[in-house]
Amino acid sequence: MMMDTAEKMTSKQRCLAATAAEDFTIDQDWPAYASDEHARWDRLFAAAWTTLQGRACDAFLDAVERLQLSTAGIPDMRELSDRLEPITGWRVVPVAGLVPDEVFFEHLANRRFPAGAFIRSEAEMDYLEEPDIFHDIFGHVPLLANPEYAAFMEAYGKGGRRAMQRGQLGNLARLYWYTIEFGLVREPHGLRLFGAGIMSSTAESVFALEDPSPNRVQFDLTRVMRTNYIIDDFQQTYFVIDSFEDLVAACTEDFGDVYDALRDLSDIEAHELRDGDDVIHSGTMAYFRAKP
Ligand code: HBI
Ligand code: FE
Repeated sequence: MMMDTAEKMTSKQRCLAATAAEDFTIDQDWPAYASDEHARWDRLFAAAWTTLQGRACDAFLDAVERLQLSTAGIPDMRELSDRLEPITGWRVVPVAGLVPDEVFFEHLANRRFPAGAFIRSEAEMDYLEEPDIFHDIFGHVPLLANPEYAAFMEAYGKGGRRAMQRGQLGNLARLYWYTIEFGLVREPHGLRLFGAGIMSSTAESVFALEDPSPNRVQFDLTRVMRTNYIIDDFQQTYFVIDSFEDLVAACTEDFGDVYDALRDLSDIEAHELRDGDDVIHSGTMAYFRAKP
């Protein structure tokens, strides 16, 4: 009786019912994923993998293979961590969903990436509000095998505490948004994707690189920290870094001075271009204008 009920629960329901530790981690309970949930991962992976050839940055594509992410079902986070840890010291830990900011930062500062353990439902294949295991593992984890990216994520966790103390978490969250989630990087053959929010959406993978609608602007720390973003649609502006060393440089800069300066600077709207921007593509905004 009990077993029957347990077997019929979705991974989302199991996450919600799980008892979390003090650091909000739960048991991934890998054997409990249903076969249709593994099949859903496989479909998401296959579609993304095809779309990302020639679009994702080389470091991402290489790391997917090195970490053995594939269409062999939902990964076991412990096994994945055992492959990742020897490379950069990072591990992936299961959580039920979004965790409080300070908990999130504490994990990152210690090279642990908290990943949602549930997989999206069929109704949410193209868009979901909370990060699921496909977004968190496929989108975020491969680049944690890159030493510069790995260092940036740790620094972001450490910087998070300081930003909270200063009441400027909003500024730091924009840096995360426009790099870790929606960043582009310049490679010898053209612009490529590295943001996890883009990687886990096949539609945005094409839009971010090829659509004339959004702006594409060279990354600048202060500019990014001033810029609002939209959370429920494609981005209106994408920022482009030259390399992951750019990110490391951005986080070793004295954020204190940047934060002080930001207090006197107005916010920039998501679609806006400003004098001084190093504009790579001035967006037509056609996609956003056509919205009802
Ligand atoms: N929790 N699981 C999870 N994943 C996130 O990406 C996340 C979070 N909590 C807070 C958070 N992100 C952001 O609000 C901070 O980066 C600012
Ligand atoms: Fe994310």
